[in-house]
Amino acid sequence: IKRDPRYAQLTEEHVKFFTDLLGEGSAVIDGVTKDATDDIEPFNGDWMRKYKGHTKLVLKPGSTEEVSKVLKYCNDHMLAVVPQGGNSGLVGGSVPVFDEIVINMSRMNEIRSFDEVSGTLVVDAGCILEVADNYLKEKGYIFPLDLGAKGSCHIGGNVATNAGGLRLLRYGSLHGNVLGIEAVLPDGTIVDDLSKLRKNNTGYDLKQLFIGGEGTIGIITGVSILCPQRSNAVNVAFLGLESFEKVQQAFREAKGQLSEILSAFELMDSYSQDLVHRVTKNKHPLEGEHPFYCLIETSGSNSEHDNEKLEKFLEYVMEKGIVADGVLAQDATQIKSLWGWREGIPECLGHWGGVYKYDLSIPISELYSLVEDTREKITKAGLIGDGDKDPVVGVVGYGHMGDSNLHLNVATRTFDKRVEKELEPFVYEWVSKRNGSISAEHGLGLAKKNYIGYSRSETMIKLMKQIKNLYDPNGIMNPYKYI
Ligand code: FAD
Ligand code: 2HG
Ligand code: ZN
Repeated sequence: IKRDPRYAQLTEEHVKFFTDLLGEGSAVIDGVTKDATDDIEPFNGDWMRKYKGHTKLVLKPGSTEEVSKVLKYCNDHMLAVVPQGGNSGLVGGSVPVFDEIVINMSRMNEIRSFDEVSGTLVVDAGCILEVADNYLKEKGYIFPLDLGAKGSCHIGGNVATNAGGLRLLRYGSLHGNVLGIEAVLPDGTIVDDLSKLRKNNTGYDLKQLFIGGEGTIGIITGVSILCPQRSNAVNVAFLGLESFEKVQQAFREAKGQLSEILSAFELMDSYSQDLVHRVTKNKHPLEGEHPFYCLIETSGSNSEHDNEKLEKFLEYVMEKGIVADGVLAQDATQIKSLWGWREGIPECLGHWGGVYKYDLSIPISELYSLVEDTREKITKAGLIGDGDKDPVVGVVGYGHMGDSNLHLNVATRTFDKRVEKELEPFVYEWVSKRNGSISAEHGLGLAKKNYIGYSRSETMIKLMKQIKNLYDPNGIMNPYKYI
């Protein structure tokens, strides 16, 4: 892709406007004026080290009004922008492609209010997920979303990507939990839809467009969200299984026997566990190797009762030969360490170099076949091995089994066009043939912009473009990405 000449080049005059408006410490400038400030590179690169932009200006507004003034100026002067939260996104959506101005939300990080009776939390978009969850913990509540990047991702970023995470199975998607949104449109209009109502059937639910909108129609500045009661009894079981058929049986049993206390059902294959082990050197919780592992979490109100249920479940599935081996966490430290074998996968896979990531919804019976087919394809192409010349270290599958969401990851020593050619469009075609989705939770961003047609019809893409044009007629919001 080429830089779109419709967008203006940044000048000293623009920079002066912004720094006068936002004040000291709220801009990172590089190469436009003489006074280059901090290191701008962290804002130009993504978490995977796969995408790299060339912004010369990062703005950190401190209020909704400031976001409004910044966007209005950008819109009037045809300056393209990229909204940026914790920059933990996995599809290249949060970094510029060329010289777009980064609008980083980290200074808007306050908790605005919390209602202890209803569980309604209102936060600034730049509030870090873990900070909000720790705050809620003290009140006996839990944030309805949890994911491995919780220490750095923003709630605004979570909403903008409609992140799914580890407990969607229990608490549902942000499309249901988010009660209200405050956002700024490119022309500076503040959309105050920060409702705290659970029910509100008065016309189109416009906030839904911002949820998963990936920063293409406006900037989210505030979020109101319904938080569930925190369960005081949390238990975790870690299972080893001999086939994907048995994983499915175990899932059915877990739903049946653990029903209302089931809060996560995660899948990991042996390849993913092997690579985690090679990085952490930690001792795996189960002896011997099993092709599949599952992590089951329960959250309920009665520790004894929940323990008994989980123990009975484990006894049953082992007796029936569904599960080959299993352990139950004995305390909070063990719970954390068992979760580490699942949550730690993305970080460990990055150890060798680049990872090709695919985040897919697939009908559950065929969920793992994609990993096998992909491994076979990469093997046939002679691209996998232990030698320095073999680009691929491993083809692994893991993910949110409870939501039919597979993460297919191909860990490489370095991003390599030969590997990419084997994977794309193969993976997308494979998924499309089975009426799956090419993005279950990470979004499209830059990574999948050319592939939206594998999951959406022409009619739907046309409607999306019309909405984009309505909200952002000048096209300044996160250009070159999926829309
Ligand atoms: P960023 O990465 O900064 O931005 C993501 C997108 O949102 C960009 O397009 C950006 O322009 C836009 N955006 C950000 N803030 C705003 C705003 N205020 N207004 C408008 N647009 C905005 N995702 C899952 O769904 N489930 C997981 O389990 C999961 N686990 C992860 C584990 C790890 C270790 C990592 C690194 C990532 C994981 N992710 C997961 C990816 C996930 O998308 C992000 O972690 C998170 O939701 C993005 O939040 P962020 O603040 O980092 O947003
Ligand atoms: C997870 O579930 C995240 O761990 C990241 O969604 C998945 O890195 C990935 O592909
Ligand atoms: Zn995930």
